[in-house]
Amino acid sequence: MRGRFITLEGGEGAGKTTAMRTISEWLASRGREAVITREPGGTPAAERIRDLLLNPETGPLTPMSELLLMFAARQENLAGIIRPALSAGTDVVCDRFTDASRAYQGAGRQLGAAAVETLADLVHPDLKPDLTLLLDVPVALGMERIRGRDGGPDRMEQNRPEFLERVREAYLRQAEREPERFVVIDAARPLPDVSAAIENALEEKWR
Ligand code: T5A
Repeated sequence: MRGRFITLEGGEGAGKTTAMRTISEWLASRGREAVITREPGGTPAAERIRDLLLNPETGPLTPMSELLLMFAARQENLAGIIRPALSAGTDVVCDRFTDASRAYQGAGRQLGAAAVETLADLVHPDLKPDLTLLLDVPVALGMERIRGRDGGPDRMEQNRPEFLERVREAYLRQAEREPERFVVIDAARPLPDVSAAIENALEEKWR
């Protein structure tokens, strides 16, 4: 039996750090072995692609290059971490996956759905998450939360609010299209409430 594939999504400042911990602890409390990974990133090569994508020194990239680099990193993460773990029956919790490309490059960068879906069909035609938790937070609140963080904004966080509004809308539309896979969590609430909602979603899925 393959492991469970859980992904976490959301805009900037949604609170994914605490959410990842909540998911890991929930799985551990049920005696499930889980591998934690992130996108872009995961393997050494994918982490180098991540640095290229997020380091402000990279400067502007064409939206198509950005999308291709996201999928190059994804292919490495799939081959090196995600697929081997799932095949061994180990659960995988991934901080962002292809829904982020749909939201950020497809909608945010306005590349459109077709380019993203073409690459998704090429890179993982056989695989999609069993559960996607979408931490939804108003753009202004998310930006407020990350303001003043050490090191300043990364290359993606430098995007304008209009971009982030398109990202948020695209995530919510994707969740509406796939209600059996997505659970939308109101991440504007205090952290303990967000954690409780995540635990509820996991209980509902695998009671
Ligand atoms: N990307 C990624 C694409 O464009 N396309 C793709 O295909 C993929 C895979 C990297 C970037 O790459 C883009 C999206 C991203 O821009 P990332 O590493 O996930 O992705 O980067 P971030 O979105 O910046 O994620 P973070 O790990 O920084 O997490 P969050 O969720 O932004 O922020 P977090 O958890 O650190 O919280 C921020 C602050 O808010 C507080 C926290 O304590 C923290 O101080 N906070 C709360 N405070 C009060 N109440 C709450 N409920 C709170 N939740 C959090």
